[in-house]
Amino acid sequence: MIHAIIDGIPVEVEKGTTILQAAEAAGITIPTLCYIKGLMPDGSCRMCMVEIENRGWSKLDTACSAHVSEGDVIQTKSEKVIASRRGVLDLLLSNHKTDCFSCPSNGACKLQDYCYEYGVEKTSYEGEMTDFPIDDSNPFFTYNPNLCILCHRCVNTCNKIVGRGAIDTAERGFNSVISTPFGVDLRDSSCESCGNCVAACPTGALTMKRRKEYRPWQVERKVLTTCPHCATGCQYYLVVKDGKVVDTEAANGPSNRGLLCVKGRSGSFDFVHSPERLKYPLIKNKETGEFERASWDEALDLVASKFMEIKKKYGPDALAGFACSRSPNEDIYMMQKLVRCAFGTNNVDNCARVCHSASVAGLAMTLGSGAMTNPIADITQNPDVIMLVGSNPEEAHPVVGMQIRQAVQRGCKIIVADPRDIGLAQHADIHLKLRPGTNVAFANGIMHVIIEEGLQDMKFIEERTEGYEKIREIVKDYTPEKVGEICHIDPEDLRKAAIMYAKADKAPIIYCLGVTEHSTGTEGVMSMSNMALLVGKLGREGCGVNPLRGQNNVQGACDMGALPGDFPGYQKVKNPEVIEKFEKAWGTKLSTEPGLHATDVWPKAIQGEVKGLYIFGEDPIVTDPDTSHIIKALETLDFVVMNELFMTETAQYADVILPGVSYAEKEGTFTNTERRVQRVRKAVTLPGEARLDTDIFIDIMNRMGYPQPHLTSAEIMDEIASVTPSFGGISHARLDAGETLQWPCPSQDHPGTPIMHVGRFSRGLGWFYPAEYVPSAELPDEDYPIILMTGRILYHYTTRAMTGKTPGLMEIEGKSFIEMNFKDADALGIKNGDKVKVSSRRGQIESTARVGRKVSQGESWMPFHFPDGNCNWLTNPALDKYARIPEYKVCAIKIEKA
Ligand SMILES: Nc1nc2c(c(=O)[nH]1)N[C@H]1C(S)=C(S)[C@@H](COP(=O)(O)OP(=O)(O)OC[C@H]3O[C@@H](n4cnc5c(=O)[nH]c(N)nc54)[C@H](O)[C@@H]3O)O[C@H]1N2
Ligand SMILES: Nc1nc2c(c(=O)[nH]1)N[C@H]1C(S)=C(S)[C@@H](COP(=O)(O)OP(=O)(O)OC[C@H]3O[C@@H](n4cnc5c(=O)[nH]c(N)nc54)[C@H](O)[C@@H]3O)O[C@H]1N2
Ligand code: SF4
Ligand code: SF4
Ligand code: SF4
Ligand SMILES: [Mo]
Repeated sequence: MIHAIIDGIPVEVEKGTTILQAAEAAGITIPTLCYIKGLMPDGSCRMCMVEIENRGWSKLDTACSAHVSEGDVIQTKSEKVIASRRGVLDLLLSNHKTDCFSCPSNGACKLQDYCYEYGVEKTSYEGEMTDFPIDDSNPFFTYNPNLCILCHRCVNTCNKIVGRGAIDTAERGFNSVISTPFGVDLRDSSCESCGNCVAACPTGALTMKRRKEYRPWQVERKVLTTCPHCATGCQYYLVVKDGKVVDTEAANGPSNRGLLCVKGRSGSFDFVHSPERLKYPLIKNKETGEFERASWDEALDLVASKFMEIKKKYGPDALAGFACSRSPNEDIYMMQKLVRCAFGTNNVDNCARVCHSASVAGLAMTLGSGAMTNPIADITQNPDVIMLVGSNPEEAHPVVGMQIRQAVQRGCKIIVADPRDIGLAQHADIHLKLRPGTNVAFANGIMHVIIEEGLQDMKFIEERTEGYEKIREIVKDYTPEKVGEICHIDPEDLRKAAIMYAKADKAPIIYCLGVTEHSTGTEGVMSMSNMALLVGKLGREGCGVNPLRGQNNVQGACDMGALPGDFPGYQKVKNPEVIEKFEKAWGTKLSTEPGLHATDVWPKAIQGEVKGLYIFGEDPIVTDPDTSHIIKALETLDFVVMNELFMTETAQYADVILPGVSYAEKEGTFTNTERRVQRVRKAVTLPGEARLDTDIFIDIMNRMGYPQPHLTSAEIMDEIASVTPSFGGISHARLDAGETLQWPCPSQDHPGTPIMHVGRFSRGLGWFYPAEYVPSAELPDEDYPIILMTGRILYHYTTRAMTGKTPGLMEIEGKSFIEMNFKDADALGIKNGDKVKVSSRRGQIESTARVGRKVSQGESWMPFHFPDGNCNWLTNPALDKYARIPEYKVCAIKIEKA
């Protein structure tokens, strides 16, 4: 330890501590402009100068970079220091306009604050200021070089924290500016509009355009909440002015560490106040086919009586309900309770069915729990090797992607197994550009090499697993050469990848829908756990098998029992003790038959076995495979009810639409991908006559004869805790007190569980599933010669119900497209940007060709966000045998010039 005196206060710090850190620990604030916590000091602004009295002569030094030495006597506010800071500010103003009144950062500018504090009103330097052109090309923010003090915070943020490297300093001495490489406009650069640089800028040089709409002193409140898009679970404040959300501000949450992506920062509140929001109940007039405004009593009476009628006439199993993974745990719990207690069936499911149901089923079989094994921090902070399979986190979980880019900058190696040149493939040490649908062969090949090289962990295998002998026999056949042929990859790359993964100490597998959305999705998932079991990379830090869950609360939707075979907390419908427990807790007889999977409800509806459907916040016409069969099913159903925010494509087929409320208008919790339960808080009031989704469910339950008292969100969480052992210790009160809890959290004094399967798997022993490679259900042939994969892009979220309401996002990406290989395009006479006709055995659409090398020859890729040419008219509804997940990632198509 080292001892020093700062402003007369004695401090004791570890060797290597900077003066800035030591002062902070002693409660002394030193002004800074360029400093970013956690990064190497830039030292460019010189605002943090302090005086060190004892070093032979009285010396000024920058507190951000100078280390404390034994016996230092430091002054942070001496006359000399103050004079130096005044000098710094004077110099900064020499090239900075001071028309603060017209600046959007007025009142939120560090330079302005410091000038006021140090009494610097104008510069003493003479001469003309250069007038630089303003870059206004980005839809969300502006760069005004005339207000730039060249502190580099933006550049350091973009390069070292966001890991994007979209901007740099164009050094031209006094004329230096922040610029994109080659000086192109921000709009045309590699900038992904995340705005983290803007948040870092201490002046008005980088400002969000929406800051013109409000002044800091007009803000009524800032409400800490959780992003409603992906399952990263970023924390931020909703900034409220005049009862409206006008902005967001990143918070330092456990998974986002102060970062946000473009959707969280700029795409998470326009939809809340959209004029397109549904504001009152609607009932379809059977004669005209038009929706008519109804009172809540009319609508709820109709819903309850129609569902009762179907239940009486055809039995409870003729009813089904889908829960909304975008909504809080408390809402989802009530929805599944409605289906089980008032409908009397287990026909309840959520969008995990079309997403990660293969993870839920597969990992439950092999490890005993279908959730991500390790926390985000753990798999991004200091792993040695990341094995990334069928996951595109830079676009789908961008704040995780940013942290992976940081890890790669710090020297972490990365293996990417993905059929496309995704962004991270460019940083990859090995990119296995495998043929879609061949994950099982790839994993078996990896295991073949590991065993051949003797790199398996025999101690772990013997102590903690079963089924090793069988998998060893199976993978004998999967030589790198054979796998190379199946997967269209170089056998040498496969060998290198296997050895790199096996030899690394900390090596998480991170995977996503490239693994699950196949007719062999569950086997793909179990192949991921096979690889980890073989090398003992489970149950410890920096390892594990990590499915990045999709929707903000899809982990929660599964946890809350919106699954046909599971009550809350994965307590099995098939277990008589569980039934007895819930019958007692809920005071009613319950069905003992596992219900229908969501993807099986559609064919059953067409066959007439399911008659009534309650859809809470899903849009299956847009998102389920083979759109025509979904439309047919919706048309065949007797009665369809929806809770929705918007008049979606599916809503138009409903008989009754009940206006629900968005995450910004209610209390609750979301559970992110790392099993972390986080609060959602009400920032603004409900629109029109909209009612809380939980109140709607409760009213219907009562009207259907199941007595359910009205409860607040916090009270519902208490009920969840009382029936769900893994949530036993979770309450709003604990979360509001600042704790962050990852389930399992069985009791009030339990701190939660960051890493699963430590010492013992949830199922006891880890099981090697004997997986053989089976080709996809529909392979290319003469008529349909090209494989189509589908997925998502950074700027939009699923159906765009929410992100489509943000004009800036629509400006950046607003239209359907199809990625093609240049050789296929050449052969078909198609050029980049051409309109094309795309067809499969199930439908035909038009789109625009994006020609290049991103996908391999014979393969193509489309997003499913855009209504002009939605790929789900083409996709194959073939289902996986365990999880009933559809094969979105492989179908056969034909592309023609339109
Ligand atoms: N911007 C944005 N983010 C989102 C969403 C969104 O709509 N927009 N949706 C959220 C949801 S619901 C989810 S579930 C997640 C999904 O997140 P991801 O699964 O990461 O996203 P996808 O684009 O569906 O697919 C991931 C990758 O799988 C690859 N792939 C396709 N076929 C195969 C294959 O056979 N094998 C392998 N190894 N790879 C393959 C694709 O090339 C793609 O890069 O994203 C969430 N985040
Ligand atoms: N081709 C292809 N298709 C796919 C995929 C793919 O990779 N390829 N991915 C699939 C995946 S992974 C998923 S998860 C699905 C997603 O499919 P969906 O779940 O159908 O898509 P979302 O857009 O998330 O639908 C959510 C709806 O809920 C509403 N909503 C949001 N919050 C609330 C609330 O609090 N209350 C109420 N009442 N309503 C609310 C929104 O307005 C929106 O219309 O799409 C699947 N479809
Ligand atoms: S918005 Fe994001 S990607 Fe663009 S320059 Fe700023 S930090 Fe970099
Ligand atoms: S734009 Fe802002 S953060 Fe970037 S160098 Fe200029 S003043 Fe600093
Ligand atoms: S990474 Fe996901 S949770 Fe975070 S801000 Fe972006 S969309 Fe929201
Ligand atoms: Mo998803």
